[in-house]
Amino acid sequence: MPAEQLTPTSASRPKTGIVHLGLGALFRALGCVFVADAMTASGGDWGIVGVSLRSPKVRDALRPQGWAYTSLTMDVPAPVARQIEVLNDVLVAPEDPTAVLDAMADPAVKIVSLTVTEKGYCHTPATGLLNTEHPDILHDLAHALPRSAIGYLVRALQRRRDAGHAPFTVLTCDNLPKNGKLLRTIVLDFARRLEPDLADWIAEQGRFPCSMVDRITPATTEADIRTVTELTGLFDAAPVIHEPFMQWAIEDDFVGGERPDLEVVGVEMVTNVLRHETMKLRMLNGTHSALAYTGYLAGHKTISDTICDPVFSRYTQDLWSEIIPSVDAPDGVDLSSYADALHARYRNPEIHHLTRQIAMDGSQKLPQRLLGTLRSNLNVGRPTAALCLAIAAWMRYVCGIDEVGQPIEVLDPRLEDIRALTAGLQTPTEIVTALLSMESVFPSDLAPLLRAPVIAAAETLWALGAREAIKTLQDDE
Ligand code: CS2
Repeated sequence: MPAEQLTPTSASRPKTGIVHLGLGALFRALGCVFVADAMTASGGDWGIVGVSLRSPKVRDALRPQGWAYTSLTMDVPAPVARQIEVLNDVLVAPEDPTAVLDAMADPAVKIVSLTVTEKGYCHTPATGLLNTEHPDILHDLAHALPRSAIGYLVRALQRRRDAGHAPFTVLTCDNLPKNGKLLRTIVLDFARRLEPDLADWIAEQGRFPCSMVDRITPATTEADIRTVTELTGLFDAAPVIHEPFMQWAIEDDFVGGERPDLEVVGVEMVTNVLRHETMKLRMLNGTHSALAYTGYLAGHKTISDTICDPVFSRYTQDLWSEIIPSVDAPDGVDLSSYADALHARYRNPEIHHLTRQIAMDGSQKLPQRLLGTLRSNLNVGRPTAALCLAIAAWMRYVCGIDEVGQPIEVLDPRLEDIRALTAGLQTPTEIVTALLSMESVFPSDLAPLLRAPVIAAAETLWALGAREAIKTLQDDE
């Protein structure tokens, strides 16, 4: 007998106070959970309207179940399922851009939050500036109904200004350095090209707090959907599966101070989130990307498989030894304990976080995850061999053939450029030299400093394969 479908347990919902752009699994596993908890603790109308910027998949899955879904924490000794009922609607932007702008322009909406992934910012990762040649940006500057998150933000803010309403707070939750400041710069640049007065209004009245979010949330699979049905007895077409750990640190800078009572549920409301952010981007996301490329090349499917291989476990420790001296710890945080906790999180065998999922979009991820650390270390002569091997592994990965000669399905917005730069090249030296010339990824002053150490790493990697190449680093210790 098929399981009964999950439905909301309560007939009423809070009014919408938040519109979230880019409704993926991470925000449903973290932001929605914290906001739901904050309302349980302190009340308030902070219902969320989610916006999918591309596919109708999540909307189609959630609509028949009244926007409710299961959050499944892969805890020990047993997983814990919980029903989350904070979403009021999910809009699919390409189907109805006006509905999205209407939702964002509603004065009852105080916050527009975003998880649109790195490439959703339409910026140049090496500089943090708006990419004015991006096709979606060119489109959005010329048309009133946007395609990009940036276009939506600016057009919706324009409508609020024209209607005499206050702006919403723009709360980015993506893994980008100084994410709020970066987004503010991009939004103001776009707005200035559209209407300079609008840019001035946003600059003066808008708020773009930086935030750091952390919860490991792999993409949901069919097997996960079956697990949830077995556990709860209810069919949920779009559950989210995640680790127990969750952390959200936000700069407490909201328009009119209006926000859910997040601190009562453990969100860290701080004046400056930079140290949290750098720690997480370099120590977590940096090692994640390094393990994704090297682990994939060595034939490991998930992060937990990779880290359970002793060679890779030690490699991760070596990476942290190179990364930690470049990180200024947030108050009260001990970085080696933070690394130990990450190691334990990566080992969670119930979290099937695919190396190829994390390997996606490397051209957008490397600068903040690995290159900042490399720059800090090269500046003062600290070791970089483990980090350089990660860069070399990205280069081998994007060349598209794995260590046993099988094709790799490389997903990256700069894939065409990568293919054009590397076509016909054979040797690691040629490939490294070609890829280091991508100025949108490798700043022109850093690339020459990386050349020799990355070529050395690439030569070993191409000759021996990832696992053996890592072992040579360890033999040198
Ligand atoms: C991962 C992140 O997919 C990736 O690139 O590194 O999504 C990571 O799992 C989260 O940032 C953890 O908070």
